[in-house]
Amino acid sequence: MPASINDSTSGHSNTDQVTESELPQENPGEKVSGDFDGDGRQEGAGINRSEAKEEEYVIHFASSKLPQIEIGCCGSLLVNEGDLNNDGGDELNVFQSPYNGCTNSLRTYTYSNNKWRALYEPFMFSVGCSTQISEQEYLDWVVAEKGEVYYHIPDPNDEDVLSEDGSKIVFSNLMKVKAKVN
Ligand SMILES: [Ca+2]
Ligand SMILES: [Ca+2]
Repeated sequence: MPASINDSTSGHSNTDQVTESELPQENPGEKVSGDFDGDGRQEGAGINRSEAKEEEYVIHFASSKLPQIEIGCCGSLLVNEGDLNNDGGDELNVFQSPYNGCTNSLRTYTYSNNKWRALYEPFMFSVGCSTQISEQEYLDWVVAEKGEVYYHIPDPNDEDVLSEDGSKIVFSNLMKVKAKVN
């Protein structure tokens, strides 16, 4: 089954925890693993319901060293991006579709000084409603090249961002933007 952020995460419960011994193999997915703190050991990451806020979600980590990340409302897809900024730890992308699956948001988290922060300003984009994005496209959405980080975003004036029937994106027609890394 192709990865999709339109898949609801409502099936998640607090019993669906990633554990120290479990290293999820999928990427992208609702559970991924990576060495997010750069200590040389992999941590599992998964999406759970928030205990503090109803109808909201958190990303929970198998390592108790890593604080959870509140991600708000809705269906999410996690991508281990590898080490984008060369600080030794993997970055974590969170794709969400907060408005009925018609708009997507992307946040890229990096872990440093014992906390999570956005690697660059999070942003939203729209590629239409229920448009299919493949696993490879999610993996390619953010890339590091020659010490710079780039992300992809649709040009709202480009009519060729979607396939003819509108069911898929044409990844090569997305704009590639250099991220202003913090
Ligand atoms: Ca680690
Ligand atoms: Ca990093």
